[in-house]
Amino acid sequence: MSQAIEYEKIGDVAVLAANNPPVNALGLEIRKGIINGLESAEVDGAKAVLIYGKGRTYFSGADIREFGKPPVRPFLPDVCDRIESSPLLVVSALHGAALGGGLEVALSSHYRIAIPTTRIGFPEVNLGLIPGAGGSQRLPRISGVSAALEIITSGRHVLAPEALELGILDEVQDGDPCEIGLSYVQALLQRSAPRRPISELPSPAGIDFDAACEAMLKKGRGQLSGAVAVRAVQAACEADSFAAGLARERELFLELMGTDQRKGLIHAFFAERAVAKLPELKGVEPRILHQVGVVGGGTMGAGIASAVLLAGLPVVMLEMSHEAAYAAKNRIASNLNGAVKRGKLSQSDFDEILQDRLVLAIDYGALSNVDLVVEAVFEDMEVKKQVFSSLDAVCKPGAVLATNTSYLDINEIGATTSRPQDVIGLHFFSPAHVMKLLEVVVADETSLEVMATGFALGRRLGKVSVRAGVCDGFIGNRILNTYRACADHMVLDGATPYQIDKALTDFGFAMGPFAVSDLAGLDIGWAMRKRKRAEGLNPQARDSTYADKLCEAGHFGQKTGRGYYVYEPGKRTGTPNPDVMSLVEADRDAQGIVARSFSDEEILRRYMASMVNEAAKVVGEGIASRPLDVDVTLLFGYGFPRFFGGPLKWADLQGLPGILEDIRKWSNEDSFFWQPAPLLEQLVSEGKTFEDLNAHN
Ligand code: 3H9
Repeated sequence: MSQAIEYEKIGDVAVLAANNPPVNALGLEIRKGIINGLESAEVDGAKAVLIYGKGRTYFSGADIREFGKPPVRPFLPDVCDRIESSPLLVVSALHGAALGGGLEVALSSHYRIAIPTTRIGFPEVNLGLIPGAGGSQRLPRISGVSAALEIITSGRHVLAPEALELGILDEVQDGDPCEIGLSYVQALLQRSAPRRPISELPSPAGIDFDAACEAMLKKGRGQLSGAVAVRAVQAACEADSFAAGLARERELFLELMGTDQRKGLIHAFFAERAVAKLPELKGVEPRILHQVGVVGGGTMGAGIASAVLLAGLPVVMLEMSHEAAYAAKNRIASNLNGAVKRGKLSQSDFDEILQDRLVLAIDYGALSNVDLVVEAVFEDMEVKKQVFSSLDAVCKPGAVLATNTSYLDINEIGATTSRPQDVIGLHFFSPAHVMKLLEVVVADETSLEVMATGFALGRRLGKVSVRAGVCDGFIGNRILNTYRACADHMVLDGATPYQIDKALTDFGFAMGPFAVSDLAGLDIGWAMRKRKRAEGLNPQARDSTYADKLCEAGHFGQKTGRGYYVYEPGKRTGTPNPDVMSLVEADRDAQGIVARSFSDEEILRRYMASMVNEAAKVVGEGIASRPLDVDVTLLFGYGFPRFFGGPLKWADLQGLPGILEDIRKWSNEDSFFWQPAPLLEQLVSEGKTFEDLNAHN
């Protein structure tokens, strides 16, 4: 008997307890163990079988690490059929997360009981797949097609009480899963409850599946799995038999298993978890945080304070005047109010936070007791230096001094203090209480303990934290500046911002780069261009002025109603601003550029190659620890389509030699911008991929 499934006969009941920590994934040993357990139960004279999970959860799904490798028998669909067709009464007792293949095992059981906190669901679409062991056939038979479609195509977790209402569970009861399971089995045996195979239920009534499929394709912005899931559910309604429906599901599942989207999404799954696992932090204890300070209560500072307050930590908010402090409080209240509306915060917690947990201050002395302080003032080195020398003067020894700078040199900031080992960058993304990404920027002198504290804070705030080194723009903004410059170059050479935005939304981005600039505020890029010009541009670097002209006329994008696009009041999508192209043409004329046409394909190739090339430099220079750190940064902070797995996973899937060849070709026209990254050249010459540098699988 396999140890992954522990077998014990208790009275008339054969108990199959899964023991495959941490999440009882349905790997080979578990699958074999279930089959063996059923066989033992059937020869042992048991009247019923109880299946449950030891540790923190029931089965959380198929073992994702097996995907992409040759499958080994018994396959999960066969295990599910074996469970359902057992002559014994089979009951599953659920706790933790019964997801994907886990829910499929539960649906193959004849009865299901769960503790109230159990989450069930089919997250396969988020991995580029569909349920592949009967889930798309069994669920619609018990919950109806609409509920099944919603659950399968959203991938959302459904809490036990809702699953009970939908008929997916038979009982919800508090307690130990083995104990509640056993007493439920006894009760079923006592009332001679019959076996209840879902496969024997009639096919459910269908809906307009073509329309549902169309809607999923639109929603997926190029991601296929949701639309394919619709077709699988359609088979539950329309196939001649349950077996034929299962066969159709299997066929669709295997088709998706071979796609790059599946590879990209599973890369994203593991990269998201690997990103905080840094060898240098092994065994390093973070400092304990009881209270956090925030300096500056503008949009960013208020967002950071909101995130910290929502995570249950008190905040001291420092501003320059009472007026500014109250304005910051209003911003925080409005952020928290949003959380109340979204059901993330109760009204009483909202009241308590604003009354007791948020302290407003206009004197640095108020920060003398905080354990960590995040500076979020104006992006100007001199201003930041002043803030840090004040913090150095008042903060207690051991306090972590963090800057939220997006670009500035944190070594220089740290050097203004007597404790550079305590200085770190915590780069939040706006709105900071919503966006998941946190760049933990480690300066030369930052201690490991302080770095661990940055990661611990990120975890507490529910962020995905990525380690970054110091350079202009760290990981994300540095790469952004490069691909944004590439887009500007293409506009100068003949493309329009609208064509570029369309090519990129067709690729899968929610917004194109020009629409994003309008959203962020054109003044941000303007300030940076001015700073870079003041520092002295490399004479070989291309520059453009058309965006400056928009700013000079007071058009900063969405917030002023006009930028690359024109926005009706209250609307977040706009129509092309008719003035833009004449500004572009004037810029072209001034630079003697004759416009040429660009195909959407060329736009995409150039844009993506510039992104990959800069990302390779960022990894090669050690600014990002691994390629996966870049992928996670772009996925969580820059709207990179998750189904490509991130720019470097995308590059691997495209093939690095082709990308390098393009870059070399384009370097003939602009040898300054298109300088191949040494790491990219090295990987190509060694026949390797970025994945070879990731140590997470
Ligand atoms: C499927 O079932 C297909 C079938 O329909 C058909 C098949 C034929 N496999 O997230 P955590 C690892 S598709 C392998 O930090 P939490 C994870 O990488 C599957 N490994 O914990 C991590 O490893 P490490 C459908 C897995 O408590 C460790 O477990 N199911 C799997 O925050 C802890 O994970 C899903 O998509 C897995 N299935 O969250 C569920 N799951 O420590 C995916 C986790 O080395 N899993 N690991 O970094 C989850 O959503 C969360 O892990 C869960 C726990 C909610 C369960």
